[in-house]
Amino acid sequence: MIPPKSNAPPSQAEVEDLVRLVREGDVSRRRFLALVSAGAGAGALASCGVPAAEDGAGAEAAADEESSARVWAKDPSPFIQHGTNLEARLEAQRGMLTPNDLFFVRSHGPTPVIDSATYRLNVQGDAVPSPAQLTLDELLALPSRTVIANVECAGNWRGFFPTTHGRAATGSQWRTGGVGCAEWVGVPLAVVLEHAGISPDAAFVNLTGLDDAAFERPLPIEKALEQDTILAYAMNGETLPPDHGYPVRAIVPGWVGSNSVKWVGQVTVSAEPIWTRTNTASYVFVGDAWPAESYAPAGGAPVTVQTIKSALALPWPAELPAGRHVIRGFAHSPHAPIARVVWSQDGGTTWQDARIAGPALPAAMTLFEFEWDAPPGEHALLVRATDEAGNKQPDEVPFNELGYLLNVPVPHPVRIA
Ligand SMILES: Nc1nc2c(c(=O)[nH]1)N[C@H]1C(S)=C(S)[C@@H](COP(=O)(O)O)O[C@H]1N2
Ligand SMILES: [Mo]
Repeated sequence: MIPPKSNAPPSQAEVEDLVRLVREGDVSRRRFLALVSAGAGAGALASCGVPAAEDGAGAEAAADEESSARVWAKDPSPFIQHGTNLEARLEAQRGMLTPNDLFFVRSHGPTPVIDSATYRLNVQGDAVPSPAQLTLDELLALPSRTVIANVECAGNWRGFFPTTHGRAATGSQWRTGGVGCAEWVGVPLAVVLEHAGISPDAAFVNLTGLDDAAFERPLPIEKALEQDTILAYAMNGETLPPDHGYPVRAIVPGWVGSNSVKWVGQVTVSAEPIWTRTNTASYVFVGDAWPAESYAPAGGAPVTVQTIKSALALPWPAELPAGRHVIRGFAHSPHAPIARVVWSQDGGTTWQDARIAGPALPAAMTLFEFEWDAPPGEHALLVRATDEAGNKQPDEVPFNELGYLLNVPVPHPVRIA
C-alpha cells in the first residue's frame, strides 16, 4: 500500500505544495503517499530500533489468539489488547499516515461480516420527508471527497490519570495508541442528506452501525453538514478494512472517535435533539467541573471536539543505548495545524524546540523530531505542542470519571543503558 520508504525527507517546497493540494481537496494519492511515507528521520528509526512487540504484550496477544480470531479481521499481534480494542504502538509508525495494519481498533464488539451485495444505507427520520435507501453502488456513484484526518478515541491517554490525578478513570487504560491518521475517501454526509432530501428544520443526525452493539452517536446538523464529514469507503488507498467499518464508516474530523461510526447502516435525521446512550451516559464529561443538572438529560457535557496532544514514538517504557538519538513523535490538534513542539528532559524546567518534520494539517498527525544526547540513567521526557491558533497542551485539566481528553504532558519513561 505504502511505497518503500526513502531516506530523503520531502523538501519544504514539496510539503507546501502538498498541503496546498490537500487543502484544495485535490491530492493525488500516489504522490501524496510517496511524500508522507518518506517522512523524515530514517536515522531516528535506526537509532531507536523501531522495536516490535517485545515488552510483554506479545505474550498477552498470544494468549488471546484464539478468541481474537473471532473478534478482529486483522492480525492483533502488533497491538496492545484491551478487550475488543487494539491499541497501536506509535513507535511502529513512520510517516503521518498510519498503515491500515497498524491502525488502532476501538470496537464495542466483534467486527461484523457485511455482504456488500445486500448492504443498504437507510436515510430516515422525522426530518426526512421520504425515506431513502441506497445500495453500495448507488453510494459509490455520488460525488466523493478525500480527507486526511485522525480518528482518535475520546479515551486515548486515559491510562495516565493515575499519574496526573492520582486516581484511575473508568474504561480501557489506553496510553498513547488510541489514535491513527489515514487518507479517507468517501461521500460527504451532506451529499447523502441532500440526495435523500431533508427538511429545513433538521437539527440532529444520528448514525447507527450494523454491528451487534448497533453503536450510534448523534451529531448536530452543523457538524453533519461540514464538507469534511464523510461516509468513507476507502482508507489509505484500500477498500475500507472490515475492522474499520467495511463497507462504509463516518469520518468526523476533529471530533472524538465515537462520532466516526463504523459499519453505518442507518442515518436518522430529526428536527429534535436525539438522545442515545452515547451522548447521555458515555462520551460525556462527568465530574465536579460539569454539574449534571446543567446538561440534562445527559449526565454531563457531551464530548465533541478532540484536544491538542503530542506523544513520542517510543515504546512505553523505552530503552535505548547511551549516545545521540533522533527521537520522533506525533502531535495533532483538532483546531489548527501544529505550529510548535517543545521537549524537556528535566521535568519541564527547561524546554527545547523539536523540528516539525512532516506536513502539518489540522486534525491529523504531524511528525516531529529532535536530537537527544542521552546520558545513562532513568529519564522522563516531556513534549508539549502548540497549534497555529495558539492552543497549547495545558499543565492541568479537571478530572472526569470516564477519562476523556486528557492532554497534559505526561513524562515518558526512558532508560538509557
Ligand atoms: N459501529 C461502531 N462504530 C464505532 C465504534 C463501535 O464500537 N461500533 N467505536 C467508535 C469509537 S469509540 C472509536 S474511537 C472509533 C474507532 O475507530 P477505529 O476502530 O477505526 O480506529 O470508532 C467508532 N465507531
Ligand atoms: Mo472511542
